[in-house]
Amino acid sequence: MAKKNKTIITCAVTGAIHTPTMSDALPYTYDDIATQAVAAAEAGASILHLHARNPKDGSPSVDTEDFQAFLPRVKQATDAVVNISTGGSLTLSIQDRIKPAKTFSPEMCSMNMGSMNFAFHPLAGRFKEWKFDWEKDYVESSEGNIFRNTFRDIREAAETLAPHDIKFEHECYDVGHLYNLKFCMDLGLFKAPVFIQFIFGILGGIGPEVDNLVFMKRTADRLFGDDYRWSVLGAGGAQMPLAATASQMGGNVRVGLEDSLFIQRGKLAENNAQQVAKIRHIVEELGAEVATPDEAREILGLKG
Ligand code: KMH
Ligand code: ZN
Repeated sequence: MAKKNKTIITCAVTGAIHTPTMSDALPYTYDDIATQAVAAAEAGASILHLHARNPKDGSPSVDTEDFQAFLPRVKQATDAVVNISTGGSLTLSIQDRIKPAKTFSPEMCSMNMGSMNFAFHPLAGRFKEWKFDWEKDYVESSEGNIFRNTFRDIREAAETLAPHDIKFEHECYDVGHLYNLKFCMDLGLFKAPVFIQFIFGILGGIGPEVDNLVFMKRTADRLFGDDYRWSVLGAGGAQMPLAATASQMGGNVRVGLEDSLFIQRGKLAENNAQQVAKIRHIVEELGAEVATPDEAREILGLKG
């Protein structure tokens, strides 16, 4: 029986927002995505949050062939839980975004809980020389601005995926998204216990301060009581500090090049596994234990 207080490490391997021009380490070919995902699992990630990319130029893809080209290798080489993104890219419809999860019926997939402006912070780290482009209303590091997840979109995703018994990673980028989730649960769209990813430091969402983490947690406690598990994702420079804090508060953690290209201030990560190894070391040094994939399955009640 897995101890409920073990820390689950999720690794978000490539995402859709960072571009290969930003870091040579960002995987976008089938081979690199598979290799880095497997190495991240070997380093201690029990959940792999996966997006696909066009292998020619690294642009985000929701084509099932692009997932099919690396998923079997990941599944064959690891027993990590596969979590497929339904975030896709900022410009795609919800119907397109949920197609990969519908096709592959993974143990987990993401579920974004509100509409928002969405960009990585232009003033952060080595990208601070980039300018916010008011004409195009987007930041150079992002491919669009509005990330659309209306209540109707959320209902469509929830209802389409319901027959697949997929556990959702509910992406909550601000406190209001917790209330959106509660509203959807009250409507019967999502069953308790839910797994919530508290997200900090996306420009358009809540900032990456510890006060905000405490506020999110306290709000979730009030709304969901014992009916939820939680994890923390800090974007950019907030990744490791917030993950360390979350694990000390009894939460789970998410790292990976989708969320930050760095391993420490001013230094790009060599790969995803390096970030996983770092947070694993921090978690263990601070006295917590890291969950295996099977323990993560038990803690989150996955279909297996
Ligand atoms: N890119 C992250 C901030 C998704 O894939 O559905 C949130 C995310 C969204 O992982
Ligand atoms: Zn994602």
